[in-house]
Amino acid sequence: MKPFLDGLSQCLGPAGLVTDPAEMAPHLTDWRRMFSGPALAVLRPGSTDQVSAAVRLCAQHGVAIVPQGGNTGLAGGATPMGTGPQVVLSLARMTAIGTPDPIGMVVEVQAGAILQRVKEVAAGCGRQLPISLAAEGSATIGGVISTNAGGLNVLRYGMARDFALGLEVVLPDGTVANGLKPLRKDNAGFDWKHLFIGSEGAFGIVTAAVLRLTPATRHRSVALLSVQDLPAAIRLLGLFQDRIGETLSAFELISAEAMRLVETRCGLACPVADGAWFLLVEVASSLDGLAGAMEATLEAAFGAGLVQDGTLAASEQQAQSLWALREHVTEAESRCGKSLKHDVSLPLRRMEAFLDSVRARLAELAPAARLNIFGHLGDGNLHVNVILGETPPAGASGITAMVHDLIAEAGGSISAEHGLGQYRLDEWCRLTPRTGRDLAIGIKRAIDPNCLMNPGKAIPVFSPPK
Ligand code: 2HG
Ligand code: ZN
Repeated sequence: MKPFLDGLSQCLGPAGLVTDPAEMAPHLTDWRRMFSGPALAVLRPGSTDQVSAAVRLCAQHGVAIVPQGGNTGLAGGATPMGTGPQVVLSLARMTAIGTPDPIGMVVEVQAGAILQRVKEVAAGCGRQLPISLAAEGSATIGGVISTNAGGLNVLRYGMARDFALGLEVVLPDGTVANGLKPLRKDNAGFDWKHLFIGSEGAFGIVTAAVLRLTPATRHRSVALLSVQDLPAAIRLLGLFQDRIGETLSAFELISAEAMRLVETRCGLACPVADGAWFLLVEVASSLDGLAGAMEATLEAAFGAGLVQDGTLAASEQQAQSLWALREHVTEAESRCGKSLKHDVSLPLRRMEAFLDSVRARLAELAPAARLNIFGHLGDGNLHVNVILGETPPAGASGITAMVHDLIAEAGGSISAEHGLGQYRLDEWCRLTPRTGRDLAIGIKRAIDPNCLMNPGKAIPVFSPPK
């Protein structure tokens, strides 16, 4: 491997090649310490040309590449797996953010730019990038696009795919495909960028993107409500859609159990009396006058008996503390030891029956395990996480298949927004009809015949055909 590493050192320079084990270590494990694997080196290219040169060298030496952004994923998509010689390619040095075009409402950024930073730059010219994740302080644009990340505002604005107008990617042989067009309309044939969005680096490395921005919503109104049951929560969603329509920006669900965890593990106080569920509702607009519409809607909700208790933020500071309750659920969960993450979506009308079945089956299978349910009710995405604690209880090994079987019966998806990574790939293979699997594998083999791009993530291909 010496000629390979020498070649990398030549094309990346001293800042671009890390072989010291201590420096490599954070790149070889995910933040939850669920996945880890070995790598020959961590590459830190500083430009697209350097990415291209490094990929070319890897192709020559048959070394696979694991692209990595902020390493904030929950499915092990950016962690090496030990399936053969691999390097991690971190985009952390490619952080340039262009000057936004406020009227065209676009901005061009490099893949390593931190989501929060891009949002700040957009805000600086009166526009916004409404992709909101708890991890936005570390998540990178490349990672967000490669996983087609969702987040808190999907019901209004859509997923990362809806913001990527153009991409630049480095293909498995090192060729640079430049599609950095700031166009909202482009039907000139096959739109190849979609191959790279949500495919977790299986076809190439996203190095830059042109992102669509939206007008800034300077006025927001945020409420935390408690409801007695899920049907009430769903009827409330309908009421907001009827009365506040397109300004509804978030409709987040937090179970009473999840709220308790946030209070006990993170020391935050919930100002609303318990129901079975809490809802964090945000409406936002570039026009003022929302507060009145929000108050009228809440009055109608209380009048219809849909809401048990609630509070409407009277200031931006209060809005932030209500949001903090929702944003701390993952951290509170992580303080309880190990947990199984289930990132599912399903039609709203099937949700109650699905959750009833999960509760009943879990009580039979692993009575000592605890459910931690929360998520993005407005777009049908639930995080049905199961806390195992420090030592997994009896029956834990059957939990994920049980949850996913029920999701399949309900016509849902086993990965709404986090991706398959290495975590859910087996389950995807188990539950996906053959035609869908063969299509994905066929495209992978055509674009990456030597299987060097993030093998074993998102698509069940680990090596070239024998
Ligand atoms: C969220 O909605 C994230 O907060 C994380 O998608 C979900 O911790 C999780 O399972
Ligand atoms: Zn989520």
